[in-house]
Amino acid sequence: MYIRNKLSWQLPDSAVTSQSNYVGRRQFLRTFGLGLAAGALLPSVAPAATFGFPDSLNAAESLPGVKLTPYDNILAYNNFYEWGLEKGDPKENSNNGWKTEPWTIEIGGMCTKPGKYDVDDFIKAVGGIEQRNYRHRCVEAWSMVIPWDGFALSKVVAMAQPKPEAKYLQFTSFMDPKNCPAQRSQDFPWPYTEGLTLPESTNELAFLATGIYGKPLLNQNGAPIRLVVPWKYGFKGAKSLVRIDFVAQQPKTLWNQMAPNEYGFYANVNPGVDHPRWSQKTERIIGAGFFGGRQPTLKFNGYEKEVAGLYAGLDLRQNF
Ligand SMILES: Nc1nc2c(c(=O)[nH]1)N[C@H]1C(S)=C(S)[C@@H](COP(=O)(O)O)O[C@H]1N2
Ligand SMILES: [Mo]
Repeated sequence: MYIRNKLSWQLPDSAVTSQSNYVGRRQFLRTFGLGLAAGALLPSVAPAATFGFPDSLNAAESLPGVKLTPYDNILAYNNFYEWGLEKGDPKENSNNGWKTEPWTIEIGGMCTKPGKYDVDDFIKAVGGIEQRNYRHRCVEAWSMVIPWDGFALSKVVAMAQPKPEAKYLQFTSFMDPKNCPAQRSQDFPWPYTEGLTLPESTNELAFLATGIYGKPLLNQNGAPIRLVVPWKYGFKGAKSLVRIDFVAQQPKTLWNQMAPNEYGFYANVNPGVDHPRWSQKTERIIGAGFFGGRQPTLKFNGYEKEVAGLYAGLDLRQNF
């Protein structure tokens, strides 16, 4: 594992380019942060992506062999079923009047300091933003490398102070059937929900993202705040969060309710456990072009060193 010391002089790219984009208070908070700390967290085994995009936002953070996915691909190749099932649907449909500002997020359940926050106050309360480059692996066997802005989920846990009976966190995405046609149908058990164990939530890598490439999240990526769990399949990363609750029982999740034999609660990236309908041994690199190719999938998406301890003694085949 490669953990770069977070040095105050390592400004995010947003600090040195596109200054004209950085005028609004919200935009500033969600990507510039308060502490101006930039960190890179990437797996020790670098994937062999070789297409022509920058290694990192910052030369100081570039890692050999790891390329960021182009911004355009991150904005146009999405899963966000509230806005349609095709990869281009979220970009097209989530930007037709759906308002993600202002936004309220509520922290509740079994904790001593529950609270309801405007999202910008929430960012301030946890102490601001840092930048992390993470690999992103969808259960559909494609992958990206995304430069997120956001903060460690552990900060929220520390702030909320879970009660002893809290064993899991449940994440709830927005519910707005008036503005979101898909939520007026019963095809999925809306709202989108996800969950993590408490130890997973306090792992250093678990992250709440508020920006990408130094710009606030756009609607299709889960504005204004979404979960990112880089060692798990992408569906764990619930978008456009309105609630985080501390709970005693393993929470229901949308995909686990839809197809429990295909989408387990743990959903750790694992090339050794195939999806019932396709192989998980390799992954297609998004943005690498038609012949850009595939690369081997890494256990825990390359973050084995950081997270394998969470699953000591657990049969990862049964607990997929
Ligand atoms: N609310 C909500 N969150 C969601 C989804 C969704 O359909 N609805 N899709 C998930 C899946 S399958 C993936 S791979 C990622 C995709 O995130 P991205 O579009 O920002 O790459 O979001 C996850 N979060
Ligand atoms: Mo996904």
